[in-house]
Amino acid sequence: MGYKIAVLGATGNVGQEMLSILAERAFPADEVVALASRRSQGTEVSYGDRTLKVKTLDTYDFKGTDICLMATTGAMSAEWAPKIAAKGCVVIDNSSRWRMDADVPLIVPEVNAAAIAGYTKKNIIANPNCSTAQMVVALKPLHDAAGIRRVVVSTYQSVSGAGKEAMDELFTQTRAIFVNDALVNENFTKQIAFNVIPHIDDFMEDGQTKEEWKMTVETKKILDPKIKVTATCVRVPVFVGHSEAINIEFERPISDEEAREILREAPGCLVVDKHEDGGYVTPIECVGDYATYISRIRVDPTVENGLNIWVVSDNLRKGAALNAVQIAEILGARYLKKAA
Ligand code: 11C
Repeated sequence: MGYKIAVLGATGNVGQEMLSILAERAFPADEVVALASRRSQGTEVSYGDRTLKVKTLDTYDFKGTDICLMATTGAMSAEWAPKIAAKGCVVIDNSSRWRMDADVPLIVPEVNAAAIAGYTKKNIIANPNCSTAQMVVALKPLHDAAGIRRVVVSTYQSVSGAGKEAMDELFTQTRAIFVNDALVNENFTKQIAFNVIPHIDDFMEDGQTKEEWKMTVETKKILDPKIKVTATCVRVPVFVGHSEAINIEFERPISDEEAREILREAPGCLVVDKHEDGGYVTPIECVGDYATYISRIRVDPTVENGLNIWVVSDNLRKGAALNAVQIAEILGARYLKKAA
């Protein structure tokens, strides 16, 4: 017998990727249910070769559903995750609502899969922010090898992280510039086409943004509370794929060649690092892939034991939907043990 799994937020960017990845990886499901708010009633979504009619969240009974992958806002998750969990359905939540809750494990399977065991406290497991997920996949093997002391990261984040309407805005603004139309600016604080914006999520009292804060606190929770992280998060006019320039200071010496060898063997990582024109990965090349790509591995001679790396991944996949499905796979295989 397989699982009954629901995808809540099935019509959004991440929800649709969740359905694709469940089908691609042949998740052992007897039944897959696509759920969304009343607004999406009657919509159809793809699950592999099949088409699913979206059901309405308010009238769906979660009793008998084993796992719910949630791709909604934090406010929706605050209201619904506990109700769903109370029905005996394990929630794997992609919003920021539960990530820092001490009773909710925050999981990137390549880094801290064993922590999934803590799901029983609330029946909720949190998926990290996309920019954190790809960073910790790359940092974990390096931390094991040489002990990371401090990370300085600058992100180049695609508009898909802000949702479908944000993707449409990049498209319509780009078009408007070419045909000399008026620019409409609704999803970003400034023009995004042919521009970069150093602002993602809300501002906090100390001047950093919530996106930057999330990269710090989530890395500590997933990887090691001792690691210091400072981030600058920037939106760029790219549709899919987040990129990160990461400067790392280690406790112990590590050469660029050692780092390259370690990362070549590390789970989830794919090294593309040739010192020649085009010998590195850009976001457009990672769309639809599972890997976290690592390029431009080089020593930073301005600090003791310093390295620079360039990390690129599909933010809708490793940054969200793939990570959630990987968690569901482990949850099923090690804890729920239902599928044959
Ligand atoms: C972005 N990283 O690119 C954000 C999207 O906390 O899950 C995901 C926000 C989150 O805009």
